[in-house]
Amino acid sequence: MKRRAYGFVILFLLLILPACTSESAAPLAPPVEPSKPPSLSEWMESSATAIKSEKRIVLGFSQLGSESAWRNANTASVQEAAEESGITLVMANAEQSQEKQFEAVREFIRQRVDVIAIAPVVESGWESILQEAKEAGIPVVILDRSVNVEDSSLFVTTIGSDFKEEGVKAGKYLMDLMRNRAGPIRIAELQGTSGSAPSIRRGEGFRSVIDAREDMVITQSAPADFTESKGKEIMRGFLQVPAGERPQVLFAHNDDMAIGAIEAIEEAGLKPGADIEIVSVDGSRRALQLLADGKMSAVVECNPLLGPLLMQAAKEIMAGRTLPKRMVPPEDIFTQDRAAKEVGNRKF
Ligand code: GYE
Repeated sequence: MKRRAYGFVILFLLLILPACTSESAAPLAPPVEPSKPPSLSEWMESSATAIKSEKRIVLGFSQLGSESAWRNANTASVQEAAEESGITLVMANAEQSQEKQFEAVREFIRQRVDVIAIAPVVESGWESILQEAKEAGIPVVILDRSVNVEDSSLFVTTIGSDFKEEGVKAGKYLMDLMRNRAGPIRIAELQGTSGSAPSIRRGEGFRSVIDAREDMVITQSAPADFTESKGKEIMRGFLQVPAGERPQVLFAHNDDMAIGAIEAIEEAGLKPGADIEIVSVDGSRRALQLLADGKMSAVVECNPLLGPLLMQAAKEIMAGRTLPKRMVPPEDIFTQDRAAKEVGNRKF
């Protein structure tokens, strides 16, 4: 699976990007037949242009934090891809603080980097900092999570998953799993970071599907910040109810929270995957192992390996090409059988 997923990214780059960008490429000037050797000043001008175009691209990247296996894989993917593409990466970890992301962007502007990439911790509040980058003439790529701004000229493109679709996939899987089970079915939900695009959209997508069954109800829901420790703590709280009110299903917005919740469920003497069906999002190696062991029911894939797409985008931008406004990697869902086959190849 690892190779195949990587292959898809490369294929995506090779097939989609050139096709999407060639339209707006500047028309080539007609070839000039050199009838006489260039003058010294002509020669100096053309070699200066050549040197300039070979200058290494400097990319400033504001990463939002290191809360999960997904995030660490995303950071590593960006670092590796920068190295492979000969792009100079200046990266700052904002440790979940939007304020720190603003500071990082301002620092990138001061350093006059060529391109700025931001993985935004939350969806709102980005207008003025993006405006600052725009006024400085530095193009911005939004990576992974999206921003909610009215003026879409404030960024060049968004590279990242369709989070709503991920929630829809989780909901559909559950509807199918429960099709012969009588209600009421109580669902507990561990949300990610409040106000973050993946948490908002996964929640929306999930609800849009399960709402079709009136006897499937989200009885408990709270943010657990996408971390394992918070997932465990909140799940412990969810289990402090009489047995007849306990959830039969857990929808966790990421694997790390599901893993923490599994510990809490086992500590309470219950069987994850049997007493409580568990569906989460990401597809980390640890989660796929738990899925293969029967402790989870399904994991919706979310691809963190966005580094190659980001580097390609930076190069295209510097070459003056227009990019599609949104780039979404292809994703799937892991069931127990599939997880058992693919866990060994997992990249993160
Ligand atoms: O699902 C979660 C991480 O933004 C898609 O953030 C990302 C999410 C991912 O912390 O594990």
